[in-house]
Amino acid sequence: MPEITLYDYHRSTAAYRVRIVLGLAGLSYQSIAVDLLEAEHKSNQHLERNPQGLVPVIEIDGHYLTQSLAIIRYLNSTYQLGLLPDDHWQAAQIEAAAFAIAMDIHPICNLSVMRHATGGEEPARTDWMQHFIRPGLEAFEALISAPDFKQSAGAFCAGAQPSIADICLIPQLYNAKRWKVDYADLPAICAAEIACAELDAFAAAHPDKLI
Ligand SMILES: N[C@@H](CCC(=O)N[C@@H](CS)C(=O)NCC(=O)O)C(=O)O
Repeated sequence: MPEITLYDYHRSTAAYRVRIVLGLAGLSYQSIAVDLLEAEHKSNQHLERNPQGLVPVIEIDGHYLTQSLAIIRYLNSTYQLGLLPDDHWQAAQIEAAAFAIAMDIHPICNLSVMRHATGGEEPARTDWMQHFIRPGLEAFEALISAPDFKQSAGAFCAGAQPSIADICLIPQLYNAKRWKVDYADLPAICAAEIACAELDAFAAAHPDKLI
């Protein structure tokens, strides 16, 4: 078993994705909190791990790797987790849905971006978050509801088993709840949320489990 440390923050949705995948891989790891509110991610110590000054960072046998999706891809191929189908077209479709969250919703709603754009005070910050999260989730719902999206019958985004789309979705839903974005009318998303909640790896990765 490799020795793994996750430089983590409970509310970081990018770190939450990695916690889910570590759980799906059955890997034990040490979680070290990098407190974003205390700006620990901008400390020299953390910048040595990640020059971007972001979490998550994973340390595997003494080597650092940044970027949640790169970490997830690495774990998926190393431990054959089946988070993407072998068919290249189907895999690309699932990645497109995952990227709609990870590359479009998530960066705009990052703490530093939101603070820079709004000043970080209410009501501007909640308005900012709601403005981007709800349309982003509607687009995700449409993507995963397309007739050829599901690979098999089942409630996860792509069917019978969790994929990288679910791994990006569930932390984004946590974030949606935090900013009081209602998504109860989006049935495919709600079905995937229920299916994921039944898996220990998703439950154990929830931010409330870290505090
Ligand atoms: N693309 C990166 C994004 C990482 C990222 O933005 N992390 C956030 C927490 S979810 C962060 O460290 N934010 C600190 C800040 O905005 O100052 C990834 O997927 O790992």
